[in-house]
Amino acid sequence: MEILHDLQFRGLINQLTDEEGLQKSLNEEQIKLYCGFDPTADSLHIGNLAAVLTLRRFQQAGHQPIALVGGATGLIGDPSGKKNERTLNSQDVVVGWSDKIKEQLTRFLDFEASENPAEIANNYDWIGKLDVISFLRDVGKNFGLNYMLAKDSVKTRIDEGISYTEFTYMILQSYDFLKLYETENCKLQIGGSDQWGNITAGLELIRKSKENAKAFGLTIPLVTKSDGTKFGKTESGTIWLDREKTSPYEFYQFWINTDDRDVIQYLKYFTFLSKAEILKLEVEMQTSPEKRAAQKALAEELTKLVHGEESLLQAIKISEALFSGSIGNLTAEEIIQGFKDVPTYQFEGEAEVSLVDLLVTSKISPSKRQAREDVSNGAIYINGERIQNVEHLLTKEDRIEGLFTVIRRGKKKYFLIKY
Ligand code: 629
Repeated sequence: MEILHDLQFRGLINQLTDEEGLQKSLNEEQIKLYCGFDPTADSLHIGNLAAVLTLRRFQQAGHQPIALVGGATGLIGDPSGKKNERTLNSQDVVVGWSDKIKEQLTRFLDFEASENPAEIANNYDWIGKLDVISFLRDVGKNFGLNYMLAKDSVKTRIDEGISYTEFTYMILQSYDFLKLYETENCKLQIGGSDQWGNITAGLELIRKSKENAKAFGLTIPLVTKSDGTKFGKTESGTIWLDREKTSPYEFYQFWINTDDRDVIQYLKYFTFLSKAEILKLEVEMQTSPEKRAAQKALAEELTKLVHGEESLLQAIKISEALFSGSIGNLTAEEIIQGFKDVPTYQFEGEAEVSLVDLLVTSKISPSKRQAREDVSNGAIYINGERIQNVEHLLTKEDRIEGLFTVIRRGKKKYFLIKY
């Protein structure tokens, strides 16, 4: 499918500056487009994913994406969509984060494509060289105060307060667009809907600096949830793309838990499944919602895309083990992923301990009498196996890779004993 039509079908277009003009350019030539990512943390998160994947969609359609890391703008702070002024991070920290973000971005784009290889840019390369006099004379002169004050990013912060530093942010992002337009013939900037003001400011600067310039802006909608809560967060926090921060299992679980009302839209936003495949899943969702086929497809596609096939299989294995209770085949690493939010007891003691005593000291059962009752009632499982003998001794044999014992009480309550 033609790229703009595909984006339209997926609901990925929020605003577009000149649809006819852009369509014409896309038809006539291979264009370059870019999207910027500021290093405001040591990892991208799923709030960045729709934008990254839109770059990938353009590349698959034959165009050339530039992923820009904001090594310079990350030192300033974009006020767009932010209620408060942010505290500055040190240069060293931002440099470290830039490297990590850059590595993550490279996973989603093809740098080896012969016709349209992706590129990585860092705006520190040009903004870092800009001296203050040139900046004010050559760039700043193009921005009227009224124009800047009328931008949402500034307007919404007048009462709360905004520093001259963050106020200037839109000029830096505009300068990036101009630079990439001049040096790379980059004609399109994309971003989330919060970036509309910065993108159009850049178009304004290009228009003023270049005669007959033709450049475009496109924004993608903010991803929302039907229950009104913020997309991309759970009780345990942000869903990151870094597996050390959000394990592939947690990542998989996040998508599996998508509400029926949202799942079809997310398949459109985040997967590369075809229109026909998505429509088929939509019918399945309506006729047999209990099968959660759409959620499974969403979780599988994204876990595979972000973490790879092997991690996907592992995430499915952990999910199934936890669901059925037969966790005996899990490795220690899989237990770490699957039981991150489970109450943990640090064991200090002899190699052998009576199960009933351990249930009491680890507070799994409230008293010795209750512990005995739990065991004889068949409510206690060690590493997935039911133990009904009240005299049972736990030995080194019960430690998975010498590191953990998983105890389950009742149907779903898990506890971890750590050695
Ligand atoms: C220099 C920096 C540029 C162009 C863009 C930028 C970054 C931009 C920004 N983007 C957000 C970010 O970095 O702050 N000023 O976290 C983020 N973006 C992806 C989507 C976004 C947006 O990376 O555009 O909307 C996420 O939803 O918030 O020359």
